[in-house]
Amino acid sequence: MTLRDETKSLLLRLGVAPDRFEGGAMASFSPVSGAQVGALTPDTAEGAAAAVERAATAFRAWRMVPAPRRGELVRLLGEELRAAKADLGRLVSIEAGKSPSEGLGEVQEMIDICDFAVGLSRQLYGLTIATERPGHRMMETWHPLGPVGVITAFNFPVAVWAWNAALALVCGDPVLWKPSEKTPLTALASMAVFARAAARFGALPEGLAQVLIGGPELGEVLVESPKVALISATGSTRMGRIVGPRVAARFGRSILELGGNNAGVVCASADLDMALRAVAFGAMGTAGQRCTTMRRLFVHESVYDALVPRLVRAYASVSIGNPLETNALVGPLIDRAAYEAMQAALTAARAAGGTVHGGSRVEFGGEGAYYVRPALVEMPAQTGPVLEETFAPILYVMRWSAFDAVIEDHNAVGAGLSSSIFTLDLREMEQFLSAAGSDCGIANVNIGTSGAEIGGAFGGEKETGGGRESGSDAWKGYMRRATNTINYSRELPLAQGVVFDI
Ligand code: UN1
Repeated sequence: MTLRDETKSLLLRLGVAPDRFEGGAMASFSPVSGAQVGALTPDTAEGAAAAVERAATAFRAWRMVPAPRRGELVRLLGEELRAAKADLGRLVSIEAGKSPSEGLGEVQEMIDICDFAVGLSRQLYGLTIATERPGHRMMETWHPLGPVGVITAFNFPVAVWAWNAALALVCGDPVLWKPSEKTPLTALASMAVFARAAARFGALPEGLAQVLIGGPELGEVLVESPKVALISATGSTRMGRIVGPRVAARFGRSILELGGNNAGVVCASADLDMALRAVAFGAMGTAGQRCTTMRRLFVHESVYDALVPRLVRAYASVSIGNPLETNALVGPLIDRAAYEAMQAALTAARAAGGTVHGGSRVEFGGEGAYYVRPALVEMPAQTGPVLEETFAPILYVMRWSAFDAVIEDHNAVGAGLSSSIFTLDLREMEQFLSAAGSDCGIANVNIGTSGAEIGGAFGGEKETGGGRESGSDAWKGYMRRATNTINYSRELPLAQGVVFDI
């Protein structure tokens, strides 16, 4: 069976109507072989504007549905995702080039956030606050915010939608999803799964969850529309620099999850076997195409020669190949542009004095497929391409000797998403996690930078955009807070002791 035939039968099984992915002008490809696997009909900007109107109408009804009842919809979505896990995971592997275990893991992440959101639907708590006035009560109430525009990237084509959609729906907000043009099929499939949950739920407002297939002009409609209360955007810092100010200019809210230039710090006391495995997954897993991928590694001079040659060997021997058919740990890059960006970064690294291990193209999968051997680059200093995120498997390795200086270097990049330290020394660990330590939104000890669980808030600082999605209290970003003060006395005392007797 060809990849296109397999894709078709998966889409049909997942419940997507054939006219959504056949016969249209928008081609979609699988990075596994470069083959075309879909021909979609893109939405138009007018269509997107109409979708916003539907979402605004849906909001008026959905916001009045009790939150635990809204949670029931998300519970059903979690059930439908469990039933669809094998097929949707496989489709993620076809469309994003992930290994079977990572494709399934992504769907598991969707299921997990649904479970989280169901519990949350009974826990959208506000505080009761002591008031300074007698006979008064003060409290805060969390209300639904409005339609949420979700812009996602190719590398987590379905999980990031689920993080946002599961929370938004229990919080009372309709969702408008603009997936990456590189992964429209998994988006259609996710919506088909949602449609089954919606049908089981019963009467739902039309336009509660919608998808917009096409180019950046559709995202622009969401970004510019005052009716879209929140834009949650995942992608490059370049994209965030465009989206953030435009949403802010209309006083809309945004949750930005942008680039990462994540680092690991290996200390003298580190468990090197553990560090080796953690770095290998963090840096080479998903072919270096996670925003949490480890891109920089600082190794203490006393263990450099014990660790780095082992890492170089792991890079030379890691299995690369078809993520669908073999046990390959490293699958393809998403496309030719990703390959070219990787080669450009390696050229710049060589020019800056780097010693490059690996990094060349592996002939596999055909002309239109871009498989590479991951690159480990020993750098004399943190300069040139080390300061930038290149969305490919390149790990820049540097030596360190003084702890304070390595923390400075660790933080001396634009992005601030994820970080990790490998140490058995309590002082180093606590310093890394302290206010004077890692400046990232995620700071780990003795695990890599990637593979966060949904229970924590996900996101980062500085050029990563500052947004938080997924667990903890990230839900507050999807609601508006009202402070309510109630006077049940027969007087009208004013706050701050102000007197105004008329
Ligand atoms: C992303 O790459 O945009 O922590 C998200 C991780 C995954 C999510 C990555 N749970 O690596």
